[in-house]
Amino acid sequence: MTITITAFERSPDGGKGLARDTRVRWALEEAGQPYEVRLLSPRAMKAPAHLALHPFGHIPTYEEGDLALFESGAIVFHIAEQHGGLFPRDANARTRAIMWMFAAVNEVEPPILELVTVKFVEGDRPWAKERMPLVADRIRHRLGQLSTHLGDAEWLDGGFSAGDLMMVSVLLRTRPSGILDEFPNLAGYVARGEARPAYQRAFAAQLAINAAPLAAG
Ligand code: GTB
Repeated sequence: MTITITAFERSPDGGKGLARDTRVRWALEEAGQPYEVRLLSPRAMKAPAHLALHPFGHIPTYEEGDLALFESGAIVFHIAEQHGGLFPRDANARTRAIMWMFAAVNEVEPPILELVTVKFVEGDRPWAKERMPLVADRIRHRLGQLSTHLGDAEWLDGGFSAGDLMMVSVLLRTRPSGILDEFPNLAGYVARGEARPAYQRAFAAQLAINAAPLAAG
């Protein structure tokens, strides 16, 4: 059955791979699954056809036969469950990989998203300059805890898993701020994720779209 995901027709990051379709592409590449991409304009993302798939009008979505999903973590979870390569065989280790997927989106991603909000949405408010360092410090606090936990391990819990895929994807969003480089072991962890051939293919695929000229109309 054909797998179809949705992505920005043109990502606001210009192809840095920070939009959330990249993590889904990465999971599909790790799992060795071919997929098609439906590109959406800002208008199409809020049109009834897409809202029927995604109630919040976002990307990514995932369609396969009569299954339709939204929410990148849920999509990566589904891919990891259906195919090899992203969950360990051992039942406890698999559950811990799922735990790390939740930790990525519930513990680490929220303060990072706050920084994006204060920079790009609230940047012109009179209090934005004062708020920014507070938000940056909340990220530092969380990354410091993660850095201590990771130590000099290669991955979060033994071999590479969907937990690492989600965590690396989330951490990548801290790189433009420079905060990631304050934690050399996390910067190395992210670099190991990026070096994976599956990530490279996912990154190249989204870059090809974002570097191409937009079709007229
Ligand atoms: N929790 C959902 C998930 O994980 O799937 C969040 C989905 C989401 O926020 N999608 C964003 C979206 O569709 C794209 S990824 N936004 C369109 C809209 O709000 O109308 C977020 C994103 C956007 C841009 C960058 N960037 O330019 O660096 C990075 C990440």
